[in-house]
Amino acid sequence: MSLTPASLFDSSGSVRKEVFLRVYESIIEDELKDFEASYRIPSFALDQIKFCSDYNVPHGKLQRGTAVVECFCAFANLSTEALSEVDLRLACILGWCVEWLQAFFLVVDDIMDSSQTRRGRKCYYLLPKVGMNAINDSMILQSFIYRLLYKHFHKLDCYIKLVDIFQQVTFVTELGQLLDTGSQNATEDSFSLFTQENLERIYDYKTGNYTFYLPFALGLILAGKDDDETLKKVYSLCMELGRYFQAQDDYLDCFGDPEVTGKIGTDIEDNKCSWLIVNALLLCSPEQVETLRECYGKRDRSCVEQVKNIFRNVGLVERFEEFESRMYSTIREHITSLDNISKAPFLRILDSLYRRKK
Ligand code: GPP
Ligand code: MG
Ligand code: MG
Ligand code: MG
Repeated sequence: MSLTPASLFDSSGSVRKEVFLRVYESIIEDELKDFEASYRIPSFALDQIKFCSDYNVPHGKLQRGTAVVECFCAFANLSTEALSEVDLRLACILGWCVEWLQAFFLVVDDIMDSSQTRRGRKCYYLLPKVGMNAINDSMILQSFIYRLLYKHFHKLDCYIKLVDIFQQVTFVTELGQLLDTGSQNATEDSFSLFTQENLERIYDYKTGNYTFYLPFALGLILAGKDDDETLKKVYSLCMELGRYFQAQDDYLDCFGDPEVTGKIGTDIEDNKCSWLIVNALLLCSPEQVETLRECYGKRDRSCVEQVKNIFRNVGLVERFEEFESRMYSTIREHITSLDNISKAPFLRILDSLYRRKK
């Protein structure tokens, strides 16, 4: 399959999903051939790996994966036409590595959060033929990343940097996941964890690093523009984007339409430190706090309804709308003030997030 700037990008400079998806098809086909050639692997195992990958990797919004490609092209400082097919393919492969990472995280996250649906379908671990095999399958999904990095990048100078950033970002995200489940497992007063400070730390670790910093930094590394100063500026902007994005995710968990988000919320039942509970506690009367203490974190339909009613009654829907507009303007200003680096990929991502419903 030939990959040219004209075939990969649409007129607005966004990656065409259907072309990006064709790269996935060629990657998985090539990997499966390699597995067969390298290991004594029976056909049921090959089928399971293919099924797991196809079920979990290529079905999301592909925002993270395509961002890698768009960032690489913006940061390479070449006219789009000057990008070689080899470079475009490498950027797409790196983009898919981020999607494999996301698939690995989501398979595990859905088990940990007792979620039912993801991207409009049953969570992977709930498929009868999968169950707890999902744990090993998730590790295989992670292994794809390092296999692909070795296969396609090991002769390039940036190889170690690529491996290193995937490992670092994975660790930070695992730390974020640990903090995220902290309120779920709290033996003492979990309400003391529902603070803005704790929320922001969870957001930075569990979301901002892998959702925003990783794709942008990969684009910079592949383009050879990853000096420390640039990475530092990009990092702080990415943490802002992560806080904005995860606050939306928390809001949609409770007030989103599962038909649109493709997932049924579990944050109230899971006793999560979310944007909604942290902000509710700033607005609630002592009686309302008492009800929240009784009902939050319970797997009981009427408790969940009572929590949602309090969230609505204290004006969280309106407060979130204000927060969203404020965050959008602040981040836009920060992007506009960037110098020596292309603003377009940051603005494109920010605009794609504004008032998102999924
Ligand atoms: C999103 O949290 C965070 C992740 C998916 C990171 C998971 C990290 C691991 C190391 C497993 P979330 O639970 O709010 O996401 P969602 O709402 O999509 O379930
Ligand atoms: Mg979850
Ligand atoms: Mg989670
Ligand atoms: Mg969520």
